[in-house]
Amino acid sequence: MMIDLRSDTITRPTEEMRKAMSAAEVGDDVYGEDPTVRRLEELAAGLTGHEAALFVTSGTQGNLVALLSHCARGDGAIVGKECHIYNYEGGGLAVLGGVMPLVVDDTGGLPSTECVRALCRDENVHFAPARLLCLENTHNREGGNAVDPVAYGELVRCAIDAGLAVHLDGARVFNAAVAWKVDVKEFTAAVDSVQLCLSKGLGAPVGSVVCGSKEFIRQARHWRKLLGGGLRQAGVIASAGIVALERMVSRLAEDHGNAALLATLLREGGMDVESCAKPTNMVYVSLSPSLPGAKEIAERCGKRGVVFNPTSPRRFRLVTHFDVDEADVRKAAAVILEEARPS
Ligand code: TLP
Repeated sequence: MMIDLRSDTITRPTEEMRKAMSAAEVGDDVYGEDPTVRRLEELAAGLTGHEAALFVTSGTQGNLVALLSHCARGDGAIVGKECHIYNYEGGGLAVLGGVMPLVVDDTGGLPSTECVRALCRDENVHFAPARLLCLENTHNREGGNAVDPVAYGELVRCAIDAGLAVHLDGARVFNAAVAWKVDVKEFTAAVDSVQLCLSKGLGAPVGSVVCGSKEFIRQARHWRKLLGGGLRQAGVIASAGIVALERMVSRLAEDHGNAALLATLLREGGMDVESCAKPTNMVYVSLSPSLPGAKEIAERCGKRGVVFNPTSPRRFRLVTHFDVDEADVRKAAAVILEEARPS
């Protein structure tokens, strides 16, 4: 059996999800008539501390409808240089929104309050005015770090005081809440909008939810339709999302435990595992010049049934999820250590 550490997106729906999907009550959601979609949206709004929510097809679509709802053409959105919105979403904010990314250093997972304040400049004909701050938690490219709730809360308050709206890319915000042992509202309630993924560690086959005020969701619904995301009998997939939110959150701790074990085994074997303040389900490995490149190591391991993604020529990422258990992690570590020897 292949051990797939490419991403937690590869998880397949559980038996319970498949049963819920086949039994789901459905209607046409573009008319607002799908009872299962409504139930998922109410559940997500309640969990995150918001008035309303919208089921969307993916994390990328959720972030994009949020950006389009918060910003008009010519506005600026403050984004971290390592964040997913800036690196991996095809530049949708610029392409479809005419929104200017105002890029800040988010090393460690959070930009500093100083650099966010510095971008909230007085009106000036030269500037794209900053309207929105985008945050990410857990922060994917920063090691899957679960951002510290205190520093996060301070930054959100500072941004709101400076007149910005705040959007959280919470693709893995439940991983962050589980890692810090806090209610997810700690990260979601104070922001203007949050996007959370059902299809990553929570195991649903498709979908994300965007949460915010009723007025924000009214606008987001318009943008979702414009983007082709108005689905019809979407309760078939939303039902799996309900199971994801009700049943799959607490078990994320197992994924974190497996990632910690993987990191320890690789470190003990002499590999340079990147350190992370509050690790979750990701392990990033840096490769010194004496070792083969990330692509070569990934290819060699792949031939032995252990697959993962290089993220740059000398860095690769390993992600744990519910299709990977402790025995898999031990086997994966052994294969990687054997294949990552100097050639
Ligand atoms: N991340 C994927 C890849 O796109 C890199 C992964 O395998 O980790 N925000 C964050 C923080 C994400 O990590 C991702 C997906 C998204 C948004 C987008 O979600 P989808 O793939 O549903 O559009």
